[in-house]
Order: sequence, then C-alpha cells, then structure tokens
Amino acid sequence: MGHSMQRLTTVLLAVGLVFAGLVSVFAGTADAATTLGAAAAEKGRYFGAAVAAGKLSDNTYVTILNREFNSVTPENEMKWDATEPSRGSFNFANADRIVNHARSRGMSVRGHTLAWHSQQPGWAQALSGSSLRSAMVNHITQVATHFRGQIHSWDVVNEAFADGGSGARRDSNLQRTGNDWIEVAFRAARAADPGAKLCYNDYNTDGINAKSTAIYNMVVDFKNRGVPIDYVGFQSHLTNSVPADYQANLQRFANLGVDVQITELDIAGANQAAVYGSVTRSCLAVARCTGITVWGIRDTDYWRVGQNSLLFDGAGNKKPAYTAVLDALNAGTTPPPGVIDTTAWYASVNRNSGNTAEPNSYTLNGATYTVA
Ligand code: 9MR
Repeated sequence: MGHSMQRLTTVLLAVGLVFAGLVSVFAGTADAATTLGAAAAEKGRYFGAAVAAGKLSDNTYVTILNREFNSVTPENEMKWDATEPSRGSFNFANADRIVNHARSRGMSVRGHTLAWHSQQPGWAQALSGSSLRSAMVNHITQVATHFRGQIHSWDVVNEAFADGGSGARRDSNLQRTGNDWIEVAFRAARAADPGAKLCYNDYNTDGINAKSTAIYNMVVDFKNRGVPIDYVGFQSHLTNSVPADYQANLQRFANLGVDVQITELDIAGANQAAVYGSVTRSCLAVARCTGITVWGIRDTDYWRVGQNSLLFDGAGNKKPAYTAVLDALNAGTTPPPGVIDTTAWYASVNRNSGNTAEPNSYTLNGATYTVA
C-alpha cells in the first residue's frame, strides 16, 4: 500500500471512529435502561426487593434478583424471633447469607426490623415493663452492632401507630413500656451503627390521613428535640388504586428534612400495572424519595398466596406491571442538585466495581450532589 493510500485509510478510519463515537453518544442518550436497578440508578435511586434466605438456592429467583435489583430487604431473617430466638443468644446465619449475597454484588441492604410488636420470640412476648425495655435496647444494640457498616438504612421501629382515625400509638407490649420507647430505640440504633440511616416504617400511610399525620407529628417532634431519624418508610401495600395525595404526602415528610422510601410495595387487583406506574412516578417526583422496594420477586414468592401482587409471574416472566415501572423509571427525572442521601445509588452505579467508599460529593448526569 502506497503512502497516499495509507493516508486515505487512516483518514477513513478516523472518520469511521468519530462517526461510531457519535452514534454511540446518541445511542447512549436514547437507550433506555433495561433493568429496574439500572433505570433507577440513572435517576439517582435504588430499586430493591424483599428477599428470603431460603430462596437463594432457586436459580430463577436468583437470576432475576441479580439482574434487576440493587437493594435487598431480608423479608423475615432480621426480625426479633429470627435473630434472638432465646434471650441473649443470637443467630445471624440467614440474615448474613442475604447480606453477603447482596453486598458481594454491590447491592445495598435495608435492615428490617429492630423493634416491632409482631414476630417477637416467645420469651420477649412474656416480658413487660422495664425488663422488656432493657431486652429491646439490648436486642437493638446487638443486632445493629453485628451488621455495623453493612446496612444502608434500618427500619428501627415498625408499625407503632394505630390504624383508623385516632392518630394514637398502637397498643403493644413495647408501647406499654412507656411512650418514649420509639426514641429510645432510635438512639440505641444510632449508638450501635452511627453510619446507618435510621427509618420509621409503617403501612396505611399512603395518603394524608390521621395515621400518617400522627407519624408526621412524631418526626416534627424528633427533629425539634434532636432525636435521630433520617427516613420515613411508606410500606405501600395497595389494591387497585393509590390515594390521589400519595405524592403530596411523601413531599410533606421530605419537607421536614427526612428522606423517604417506598419500602414494601405490592399492588393487587386488575389495575395493578397502572398503579405501579403511578407510585413510581410519585417517588421520582419527590427529590428526597431515594428508592423503591417491592415486597418479593415473583407472584409465587409473595407471602399472601394468590394475590399476584408483584412484578414477575410464577415462571419469572415480566408482567405488565414490570413494564409500567421500568417505563416510569426511564421517563423520570434525576433529583435536583443539592444535598441528598446518595449512598444507595452510589453503590448501584459502582456495582461490582469494588469501590464502596462514597465521596463527599457525587456527579450524576452532569449535576453535583452533596452526600447527606
Ligand atoms: O412477608 C412477611 C411474611 O413472610 C411474614 O409471614 C409476615 C408476618 O408478620 O410478615 C411479612 O412481612 C411484613 C413486614 O415484615 C412488615 N410489614 C408488613 C409485611 C407484610 O405485608
């Protein structure tokens, strides 16, 4: 090949490379993410699932988990009955399996749950007063210490408010130890694992109602008195519809200076796909809504058999609800630049890179975020 031919080849090659580069730039912006986790991460959020340790040997289940999700919540394995079956004797085997599975794949972990009236071991159910209170504090301290540094956010207290219009606390053995049990629980969790975000988690709080307003007032009070709280979790167990003020309700909590998460989403009924899309859009419209967790993977994994409330069918196929969520994520916007809890999406974006130390500020899609 002569010199001029060589030069022409070089020029053509260069033109080709530039053209290929342009194509990939345009393709890069036009290409929608094809998994829930990637689509959420592009919007500065995580997308998680409740996971059962017993299913980690199920190939279809694990394939979907690893492909689609970048956050996990142990469905039952971190609860009091599972972790402290007899007083002072702890068993973390199943919870550790889930945490290790998640963290070795760059997924963040929601801890669920440190103090709850339900799923207590028999010995705790039999306690009351100051002995129950000290057992609760010890339980929180031991569990949060065991997982120290590994948990993105803890559901420190779960479901402590009553249903209906009273706005009262739920009556329970923990509540009967004194009204301050919630703040004592949050302080114990903060002391044991200062790096974890602390969350109050509840259901039937999907709109502005007496129960969500009572929780709102508790957050105001905690903020005023310096009781540590970083998050409010909205479980969002829904059937066929979502209250019209769902997004406004998330936003009023965010305006108090806490982040919000959708923590246990499942939607039954014929209108499922549309409602999944709507809930996803609501989260994306609230800058401080940092992620969504669905309460299981396939319909056959769901704890209430037959309700078919999830995103994958029993064979592991994507349902219309899945497409509604993915499309909503891809159409959504990134949060405005500012101070926001970026830990979960940092982990998502850096998935499998082994780079887990989050910097103080972070750039996503050209905007700069300061870590809350
Ligand atoms: O999914 C959980 C199921 O396997 C348990 O049997 C049940 C027992 O209470 O708890 C389910 O999870 C609940 C969660 O821990 C708290 N919020 C309500 C969830 C069920 O909708």
